[in-house]
Amino acid sequence: FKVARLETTPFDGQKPGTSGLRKKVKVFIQPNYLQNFVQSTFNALTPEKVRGATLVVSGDGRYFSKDAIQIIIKMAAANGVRRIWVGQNGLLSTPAVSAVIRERVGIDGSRASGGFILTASHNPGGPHEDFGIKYNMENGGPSPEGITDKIYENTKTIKEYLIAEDLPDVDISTTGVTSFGGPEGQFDVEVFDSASDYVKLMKSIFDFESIRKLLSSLNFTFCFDALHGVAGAYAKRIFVEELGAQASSLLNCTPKEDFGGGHPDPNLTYAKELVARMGLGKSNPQDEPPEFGAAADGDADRNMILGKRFFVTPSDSVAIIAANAVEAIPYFSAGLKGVARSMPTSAALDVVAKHLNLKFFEVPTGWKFFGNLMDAGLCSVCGEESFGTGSDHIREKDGIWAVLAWLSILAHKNKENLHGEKLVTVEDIVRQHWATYGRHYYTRYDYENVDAGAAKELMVYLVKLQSSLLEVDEIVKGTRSDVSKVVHADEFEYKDPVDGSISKHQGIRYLFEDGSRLVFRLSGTGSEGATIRLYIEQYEKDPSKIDRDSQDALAPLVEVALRLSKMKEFTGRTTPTVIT
Ligand code: VG1
Ligand code: CO
Repeated sequence: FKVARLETTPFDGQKPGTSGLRKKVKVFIQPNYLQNFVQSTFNALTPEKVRGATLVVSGDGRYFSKDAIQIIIKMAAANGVRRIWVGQNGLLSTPAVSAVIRERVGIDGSRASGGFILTASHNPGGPHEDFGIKYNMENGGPSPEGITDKIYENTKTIKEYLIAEDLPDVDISTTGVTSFGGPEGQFDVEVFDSASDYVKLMKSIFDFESIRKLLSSLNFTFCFDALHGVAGAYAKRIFVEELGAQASSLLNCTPKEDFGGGHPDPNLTYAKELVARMGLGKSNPQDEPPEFGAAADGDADRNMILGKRFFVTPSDSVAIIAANAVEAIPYFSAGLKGVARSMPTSAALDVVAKHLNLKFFEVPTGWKFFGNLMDAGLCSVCGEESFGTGSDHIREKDGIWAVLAWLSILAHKNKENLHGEKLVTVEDIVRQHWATYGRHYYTRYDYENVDAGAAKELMVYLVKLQSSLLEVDEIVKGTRSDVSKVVHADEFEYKDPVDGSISKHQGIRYLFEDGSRLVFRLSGTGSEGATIRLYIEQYEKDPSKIDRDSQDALAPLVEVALRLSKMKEFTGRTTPTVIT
């Protein structure tokens, strides 16, 4: 093939957000839009690193992925990349890409040094919905801010990109290697099975035999919903083929370009079918709900864990996994190196860390901040309130891993107990945890697609207000006398303990005397308008008060939050679009 240098001009707004660049498909399919971003990434990585490299390119299979893969292959060839690895049909979950970068050895013994993940995660897909792209580094984790800032700078000045225009499209539907000759020598595209490497990794972490026993025991029933996302490709292999679950326990497990028209977001609002099956919907299901239910998002890095008629908050989930990991999961049997959570995630994990005397870190929202801690051997288990849970087996959050972690805990707690006696259920495990550590009532209100200007004004107002605790407390007292005093307020700033880098403006926090917290931040993953996230949390140690409905328990704090932020005045919204 020949290398063409094509002229181009910059596009506005190609700034990677919390997790890559996410835009409407109609934005991405503009001539040169994707090309500019990809070339800007190659330039940020520097030609020395790109030349001769082996890179992964795949994603959650959403609309436009297949075209994007062909474009990236041609650009990689022209930029001197030696090999491109593609999951069959262009499918690899985000955690699988991370695993493949870290673990996979190619047919010719090669190893990858990074990769492009094509996903907009939990955002809907299809011609009128979202597409996204991000670059992951050699450690398998998202590019750090140093790189994403450089990419963005490059997108503002880009003048040309390199592409092998005459390279034919590569068949990505069958596994195998296709080789081409270019000006710098051979260029290979290797298509491989999307699940094998990931399945192998999972088998090295968990005791599959004990999970298999649990799944085949008479009184345990199971259900998994992939929401038409890429998780389906892994669920079939792992839950059915390896662990012996019934095929009928899988819902929506065939990946679709438009996720069946839905939001592939595993929460109580969008995972409707699963929620109904688990007995959490408005009407009662016909059959007795399964003992355990779970869902993953479009790219399979998020997870929701449910018990029979019972919801596990993601903040509790990571705390419970951390508390039980050493006993229940072979990978952790030597102990945890430390634990970490994102700032808006509830402090349930903090309590466990204190109890077990573990290193503990609080990082800004987004998985990229956990990677440094893990690379430095400081953190084993981490999580976010946004249905993200994971560990240092890779450098992304991992939905299927979280499900296997919960199944391992259930298997462990029911080891002696699989022959008809009463099962220790998901709900039992959570209630037991609250009884030991106290309960963090938690909820998040999202105001999606509000006017970007109004959202900014609200945040500016909160930053200003935050500097005067006296004023804040007057508003609090004037709203609810049963809410405790604000003792601290700030804009969260993070200094990475490993590389010393500083990330500012990571959300506004109000900390109350009794441990309650209110956090406000703007989403960095949306593709239109702005999304305001409001996180509300209250700690309850008294065992007689841990059984309340969380919306009831949090109602006073919610009232205070809405009043403090003048939510209605700024946004015109009286209710959030999503409550989780
Ligand atoms: C959201 C979540 C954040 C998560 C990010 C990426 O970001 O709040 O916790 O890491 O999505 O997850 P934001 O900036 O919109 O609040 V995923 O599954 O979309 O890659
Ligand atoms: Co995701």
